[in-house]
Amino acid sequence: MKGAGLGAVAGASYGKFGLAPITPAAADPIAPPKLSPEKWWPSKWGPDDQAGSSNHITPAKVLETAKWIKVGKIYKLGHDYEASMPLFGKRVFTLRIPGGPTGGPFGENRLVYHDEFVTTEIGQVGTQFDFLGHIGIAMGTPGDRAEMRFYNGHTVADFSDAYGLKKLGVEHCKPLFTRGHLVDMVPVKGRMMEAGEEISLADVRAALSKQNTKEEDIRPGDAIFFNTGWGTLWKKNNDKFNSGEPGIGLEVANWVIEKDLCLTGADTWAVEVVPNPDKTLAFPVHMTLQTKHGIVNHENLLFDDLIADKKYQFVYSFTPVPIVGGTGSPGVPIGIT
Ligand code: UVW
Repeated sequence: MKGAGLGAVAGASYGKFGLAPITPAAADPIAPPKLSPEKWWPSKWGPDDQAGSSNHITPAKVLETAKWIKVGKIYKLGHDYEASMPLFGKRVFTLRIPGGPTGGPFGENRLVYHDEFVTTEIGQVGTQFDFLGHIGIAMGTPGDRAEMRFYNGHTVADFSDAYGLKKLGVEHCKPLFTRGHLVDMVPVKGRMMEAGEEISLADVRAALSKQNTKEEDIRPGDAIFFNTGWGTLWKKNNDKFNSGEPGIGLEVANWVIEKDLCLTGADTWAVEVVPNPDKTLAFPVHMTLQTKHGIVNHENLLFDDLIADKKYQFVYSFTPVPIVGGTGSPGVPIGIT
């Protein structure tokens, strides 16, 4: 891509980091996309798979995970949903209660009721779970939908539909119940991390050692979470929260792949460092983990209560709302100790 086209385009701006879409004119139609010289499909879960890393959650994994519940305490790991939460780009969250009351009275007992009407990008606002129809890579000439490829090589031409994705919808995700490991970067840095600051593998190892977590305790199919302190900006300084973020880069993403983990998560809106230190790349961790390896991602999480109790290892449980053809899911995951 010529100059990678980041921020080189008229139209919507997606924050101070300038991640605007590249125009056909700004793209090099010959060069393959950076980081994607070779095809990444079929996936290790089979050519027809649509569940990605949620396939890790087998009966054996559930039984092994359940052994880690010792105290019986449940932690909410997500935020409330409301119009004042920070939103990426031009996403919206609007709730209305029509009527006042919406309906009734009914019957001689005169029952009345309220319903809510919500307009939002439901899988991509607030605490959000990214599934496999969310992120793809434009492999071909500009605008070629037959070469915009997602997990398992599925193409936009093949499964994108205005009324819901025909493949890779979030309804294909298996319920998640696995061991979670929290990497708290704040004590390591002695401060909140800043936008554009990458969590290195050495940082991860420093945090694990500070927390007395053994790296070999992190097993295939487990989930890994990163607390950067950036989440403290939530609803306090939404502009700064949205302007970029600290997070993992390709070094830690490759470690996640090597360790064969099920899920990444963080107190930030993308989990990965934005802007990437390589200014020619946009969300390379999303495309490496989700698109190429089918590893799912949980954003805008809240770890305060776990950290207050010094609980860095817990059971993570989440079942996405099975919105047929949806790209992701709202909902609050829980940690259990
Ligand atoms: C994008 O949708 C680009 O990012 P996220 O998954 O972080 O919302």
